[in-house]
Amino acid sequence: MREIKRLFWMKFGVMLTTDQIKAFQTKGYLAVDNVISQEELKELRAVTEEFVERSREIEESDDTFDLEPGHSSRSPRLRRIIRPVSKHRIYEKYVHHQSVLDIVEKLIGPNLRYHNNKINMKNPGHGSAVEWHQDWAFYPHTNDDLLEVGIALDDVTEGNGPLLVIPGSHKGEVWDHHQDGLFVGAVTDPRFDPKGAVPLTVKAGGITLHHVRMLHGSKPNTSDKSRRMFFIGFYAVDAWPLIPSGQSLEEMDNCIVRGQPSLEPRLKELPVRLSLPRVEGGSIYAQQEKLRNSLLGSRGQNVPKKS
Ligand SMILES: O=C(O)CCC(=O)C(=O)O
Repeated sequence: MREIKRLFWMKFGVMLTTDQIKAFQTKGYLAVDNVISQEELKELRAVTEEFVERSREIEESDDTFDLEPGHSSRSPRLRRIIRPVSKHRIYEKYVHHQSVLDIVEKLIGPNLRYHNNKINMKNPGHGSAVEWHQDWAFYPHTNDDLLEVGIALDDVTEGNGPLLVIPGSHKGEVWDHHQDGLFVGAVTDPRFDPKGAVPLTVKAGGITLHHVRMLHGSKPNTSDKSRRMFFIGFYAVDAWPLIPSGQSLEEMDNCIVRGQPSLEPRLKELPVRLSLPRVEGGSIYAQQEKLRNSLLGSRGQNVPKKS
């Protein structure tokens, strides 16, 4: 039955059911199996392995490679490929992937732009943690029809550092991500309690989706299986950034992957807290290293294997 379903999806594309759409609206996240084909998966894995090979040549993180502590040419520890869409045509294909866009359209509407994108790799036995945060705390917009798609290059299980999400938290407050007056990219509010967190698991070739206001994070990968995910942020075209993204209008319009451009921001009354002032440079991992109160293990402390 599973195989028949998979072949059907491959031929006709993936349609979300009304229950899935409702689940996303209520809980703020979703996992969908069999979105990309086995051939596509093979191609994505191969190009990602090429980048890992290339990372052997560098000793410090740059604007393509974010390296984990302990990285060396003999034993590469690449934790992130930064903005892969503009670095390789194979990655670029996925911002136009029809099945992915069909799913996203059902959740945030027909006019879509992509922006943030990255491959986050949790290598077996280490694989950096990402502390609890809301993407909305980094880049608030005029409305919250924004979500992040995660294409799974590996099976994402409870054991290999899945995304942890708190169901329904996308309807709550925007939590403070500041410490000593600086934005540190993780929740710092002492009232925060990740009670009710669940792992967002999915099979390789499937995708996860989480709403921009969803509280999420992940532990280090203490298993012997890798967990690589290709994250792409898709936004409604009429959601305009409240903190300038540094893109020109032409660059923003070039990121429209479905529907029409718009010069009319749609405004929604929402909790907003600006991610300013920021520490200059550095990825989310580097920002979060400054955090005094790490809950998920970004500072290398022992964390339980199970969520
Ligand atoms: O890779 C992960 O587990 C966390 C992804 C994430 O939330 C991020 O990179 O902002």
